[in-house]
Amino acid sequence: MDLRQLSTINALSDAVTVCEYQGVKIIRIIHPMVEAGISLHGGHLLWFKPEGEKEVIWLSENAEFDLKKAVRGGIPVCWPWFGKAAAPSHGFARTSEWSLSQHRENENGVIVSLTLEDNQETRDIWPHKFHNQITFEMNAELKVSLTSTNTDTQPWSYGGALHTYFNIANINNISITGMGREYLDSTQAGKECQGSDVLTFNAETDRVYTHPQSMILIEDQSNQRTITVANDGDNAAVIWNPWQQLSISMGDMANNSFETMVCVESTIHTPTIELQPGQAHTLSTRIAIQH
Ligand code: TA6
Repeated sequence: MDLRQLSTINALSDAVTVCEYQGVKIIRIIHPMVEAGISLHGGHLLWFKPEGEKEVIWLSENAEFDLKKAVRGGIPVCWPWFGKAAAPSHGFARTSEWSLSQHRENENGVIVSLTLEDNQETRDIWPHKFHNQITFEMNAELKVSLTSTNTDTQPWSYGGALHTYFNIANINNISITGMGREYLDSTQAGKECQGSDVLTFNAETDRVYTHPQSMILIEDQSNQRTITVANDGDNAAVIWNPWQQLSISMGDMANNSFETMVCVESTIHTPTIELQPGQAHTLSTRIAIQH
């Protein structure tokens, strides 16, 4: 994505501007502590770069900005289900148009909130009333909180994920800890498996870790940094790298770009969360860098 191609629509404050890129509205944050971009299409964070750091979030160089699709990379919001539990895969929130509801800033950073409510299109797919608010707190760290409220008269259940793509120097030279040992292997039809405490990569990896610790660490030796991921409101951590063959089959990924990404996702898998009318639940992820 060439940021020079963003055209400015409206400056909302010193740090927050509404821009457009290939027909998609993007909230651009340029602040002394952090630069970031959030697409209203999907309520999707696209980039996040704290001052003095390399880009933390991976965005595909072949990402397509098509209002019918989810952008490849960033933090897609999978909701109200994870994966192929129903159609469309990973739910409709990542392809819906969200609204900017709030932005605040001070010398420490910027907070942006977006909302998505049910409409005819969402009720045709999933017949429930809801209010979703996603809040991005951006400074040296990034906290993303997705609060889902049942605004219907009947209970409903949901799952999903903050499907974060992390930017790493080389998949062959990272290790992940804190995800636990028990996982369902999506490359083997969800087979229950036991792994070890340290995860390294040498093939396609698509796992639902069912007992993650409160903090997952991505040690990126080549970048000489560790990315810490603290999830809350989740019941699983999905870890994904498509490796080469699958990358080649995806039109919105360059053939070798699997080398510089790994997904660590704050996930509601099974059981899903049931909300009574008026009840709310928050799924979050807090991302920080250690040297
Ligand atoms: O979170 C892992 C996963 O569910 C994988 O199975 C893989 O398909 C990936 O998400 C991406 O899904 P997408 O629908 O965005 O192509």
